Amino acid sequence: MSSDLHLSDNKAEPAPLRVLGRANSFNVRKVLWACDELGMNYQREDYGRGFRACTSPEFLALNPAAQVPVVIDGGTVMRESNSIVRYLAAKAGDETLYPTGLAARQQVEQWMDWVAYDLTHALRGAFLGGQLDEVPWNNDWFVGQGRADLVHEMTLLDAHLSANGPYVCGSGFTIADIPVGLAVNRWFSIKGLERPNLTGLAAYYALLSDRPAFLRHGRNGLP
Ligand SMILES: N[C@@H](CCC(=O)N[C@@H](CS)C(=O)NCC(=O)O)C(=O)O
Repeated sequence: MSSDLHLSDNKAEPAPLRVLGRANSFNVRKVLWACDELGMNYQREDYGRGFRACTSPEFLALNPAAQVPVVIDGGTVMRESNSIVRYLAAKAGDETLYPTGLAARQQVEQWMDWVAYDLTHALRGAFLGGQLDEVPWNNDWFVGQGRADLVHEMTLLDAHLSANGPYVCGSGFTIADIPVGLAVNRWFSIKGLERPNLTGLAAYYALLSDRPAFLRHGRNGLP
């Protein structure tokens, strides 16, 4: 294993949080935004497309899925952005951002899961295929289906926010707003999509834009 990827073995002084991943990645941006909301110190290191490869043996030892982000907290190596965001909020003990009551916590997690599954599937066609022209997502059927699914899912979110907002889980910002906010930023940035006028989404986007961490990592000119 190369020296820059070794894990800390210093038990007296835990190593600072290390975030491995390029700052323009949707999933890395979730972690960076969460760290800033929680006031957590981190060092970011560039890995992923255009930077150090995720397919090196050293990186694969940290994440066999060959993806960013990877976060290292002392001797703990973590992958999966949503799960990392939950870990960070729990570690910070922030019960406003990540409630400990089971029912309230489930509401937060259901929206994070919705982004990770339903929205991500839609975005493969609508964004990776339709905008970035990436193989294998760039065939016409898949792009069309992704765009239709994206409009469907975002219409659902719009109705939810209009009825139950202003944040995804009601009156206060939670970590559910991190993946959802990034998806909404992408919705308003994506090209080639006929966007219906969803006023609940527009109000939510404006509300999130009051947050410096969102402007730094979400609404920062990247889709
Ligand atoms: N389910 C994973 C997905 C991670 C993922 O898709 N990462 C992308 C960037 S957003 C990646 O690593 N792409 C390859 C690369 O950058 O080399 C997560 O949420 O962390």
